[in-house]
Amino acid sequence: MSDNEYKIALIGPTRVGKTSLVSSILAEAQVALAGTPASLKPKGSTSARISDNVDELSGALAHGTFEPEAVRNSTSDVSIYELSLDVGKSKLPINILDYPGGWLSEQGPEWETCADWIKQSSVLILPVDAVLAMHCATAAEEKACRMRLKITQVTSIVRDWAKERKVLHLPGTLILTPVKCESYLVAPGATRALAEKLQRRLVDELYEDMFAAIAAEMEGSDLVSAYYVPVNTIGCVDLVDAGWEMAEDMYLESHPVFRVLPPGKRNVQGALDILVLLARQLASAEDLQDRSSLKNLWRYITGESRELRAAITRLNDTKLSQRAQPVRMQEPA
Ligand SMILES: Nc1nc2c(ncn2[C@@H]2O[C@H](COP(=O)(O)OP(=O)(O)OP(=O)(O)O)[C@@H](O)[C@H]2O)c(=O)[nH]1
Ligand SMILES: [Mg+2]
Repeated sequence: MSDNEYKIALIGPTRVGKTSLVSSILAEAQVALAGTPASLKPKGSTSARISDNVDELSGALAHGTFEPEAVRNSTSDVSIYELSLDVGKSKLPINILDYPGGWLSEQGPEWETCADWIKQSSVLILPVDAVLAMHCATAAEEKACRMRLKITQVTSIVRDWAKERKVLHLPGTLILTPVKCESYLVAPGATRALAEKLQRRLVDELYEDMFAAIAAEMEGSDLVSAYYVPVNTIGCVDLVDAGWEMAEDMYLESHPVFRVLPPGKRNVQGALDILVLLARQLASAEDLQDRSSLKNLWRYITGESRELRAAITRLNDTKLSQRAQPVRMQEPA
């Protein structure tokens, strides 16, 4: 592994909103870094993927109603989102594994590469479809929700990651990120009670065992921390219907329909919190005594340029929004 790259893994089922999340991080970074010499940019093929995502979205928003394709279980290939924090000629590559959602059902041939990447990632981001989580009125919907979110499989990946962190004494941050959550956070009917319900549903119910697994692996060590960070990657839509339908695999699948809230202007919120947590994890390496890859990366940054370090420090010092909350992890009783 090259020490001069910041490795991160994004783990979630197909169509949950991974590309939109990366595109949101870029959009909010632009705002946060405006007026400074630093900028966060997509590199290589990531640039085209992000532009396509933005164009697809603006086309949909111009239309009045908006219907994202269902979260489904298809297979796909491993790919990496390549971002770079640039200050003049100095660069910090930030590379994010786009975990093939289909592999949550069946691991593909490149699994070893993917597993290695996850092991080396000091940050795991888990995007979760909030509509799936919040609209389960029947037993069949509840079953479909847990199955489509692949909670057991995700928990197993996270447990392995935490175990490795503990054994090798490496720090880590896990970020649980509901997306498609405009109706609970910002749309006209959104209330504080709904926002809290979403948080409880994810942290205390659906992913309770995953947080307990981390606590059990970490045995009281605070090397790994977890955060709940909701993100509105669109912001100007409101859910009309969760659209549960029977799918080919004979389980329900959600095909949500959103209405576009005038004036239909994208309003990303929450993605900056992710960027701030990335910066905090990186800057925390300053205090590490070891030769971990994160520490080496921090050495590279400090040796490379004062401005690069200042850009990270600036993000590190940015306050998290009120929506972002640390998760207290407790071992099962
Ligand atoms: N309402 C709403 N829709 C979203 C949000 N995030 C993503 N979507 C929509 O969900 C669909 C899937 O988003 P993508 O970002 O392409 O998802 P992905 O996980 O990258 O999908 P694949 O690459 O196909 O696996 C798109 O139509 C997005 O516009 C969100 O926060 N709110
Ligand atoms: Mg994608």
